[in-house]
Amino acid sequence: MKQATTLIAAFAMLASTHLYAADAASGKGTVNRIDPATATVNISHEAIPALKWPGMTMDFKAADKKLLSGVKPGQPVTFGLAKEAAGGYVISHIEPAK
Ligand SMILES: [Cu+2]
Repeated sequence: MKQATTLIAAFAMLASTHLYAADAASGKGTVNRIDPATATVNISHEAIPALKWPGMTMDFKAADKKLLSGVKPGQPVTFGLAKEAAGGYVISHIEPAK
């Protein structure tokens, strides 16, 4: 049980930062559209230097559609991107920008 408690504490610490351990990059932008059926969110994002991406408007797939329930169109957000085995990037977390 001690091990489980330690693990939960470690996850709690990770969750308090915006860049999760498994994230390749984090970004900032504004949500344009959300499609829960396909777990897709369209975001106009600022440049993401870690990926050498300029600012642009694009669709992102979320790792889980539940991740998109906390944000809405028109909202400024911060998000994390995790690299998929196939080489693309998926939203690993997304939350309203503070
Ligand atoms: Cu982009």
